[in-house]
Amino acid sequence: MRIRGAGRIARAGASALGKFAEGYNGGSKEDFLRDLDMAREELLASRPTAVSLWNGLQASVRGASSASDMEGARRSVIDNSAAFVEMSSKAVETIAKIGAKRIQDGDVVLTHCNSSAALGILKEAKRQGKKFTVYATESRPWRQGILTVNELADAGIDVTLIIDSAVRTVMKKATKVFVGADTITSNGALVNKIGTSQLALAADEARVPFYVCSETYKFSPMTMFGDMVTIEERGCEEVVKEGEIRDSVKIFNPVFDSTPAKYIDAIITEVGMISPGAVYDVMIRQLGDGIFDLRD
Ligand code: RI2
Repeated sequence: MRIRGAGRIARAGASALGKFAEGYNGGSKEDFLRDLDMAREELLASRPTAVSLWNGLQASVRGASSASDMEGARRSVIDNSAAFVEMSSKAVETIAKIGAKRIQDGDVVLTHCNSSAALGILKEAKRQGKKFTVYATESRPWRQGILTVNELADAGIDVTLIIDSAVRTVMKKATKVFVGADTITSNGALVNKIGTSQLALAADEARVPFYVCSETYKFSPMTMFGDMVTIEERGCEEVVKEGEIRDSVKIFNPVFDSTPAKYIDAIITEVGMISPGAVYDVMIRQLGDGIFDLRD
């Protein structure tokens, strides 16, 4: 949890594999590929929900097995990981430019948790001189909303912190919702920080447009093949302090939830603003480009 945000997690994972390859001084290509796979598995186990990590690692190891020798395989991982990090950072910038066009003077934006893709849009809109205000949820239990409000305040944006249960009340004032994504499935559903789906329901009820800000490497190719997204559950110490509740009380702490495609007005990606129904086609194109490679 020291690295937060699905995009940052993916970049950190890809960079870690790049550093692993840089520092590797083992023997044969086979040794390297075996150790690389172990490193990849260990990184993957750190956060099970965000597919961005899987895609970042996959992009880094792609093609390494077909290199002619250990040096070639090592070089390929170093280059691929650097290319992924660059592509990922550029994607966030492109999303900011596309999404900022959706912000108009007078908008009251509601956001949840801490998404660099969503905040990039708000900061770009501010840079362009647009006048709008933001409400940001606290996002229990980790309270990533504190990061969000400070980041927006530092950018000179008028921002108000609310507790998570104030979402439906505040939705009456909101004109748009912008949230990030940890994973998007082939049928256009959004997996994001717990509480996102209740934001979507409240937005639907109040007829407020609900925008998801997501790089395409948050699209999960595995869901195309029927796999379910694993929802990470975290420890009870994140929810209560020791001794605060009776020993017999259980704690359930899922940290992500799923929002069906029907509640999403558009997904703002680096390849454009798309409908949730277009996710499958974009994924097929990425697979064709070899960005998502299930074979390696
Ligand atoms: P960016 C965060 O969760 C939030 O759920 C956020 O919406 C999502 O990642 C995307 O963040 P976590 O992965 O990639 O930190 O837009 O648990 O920064």
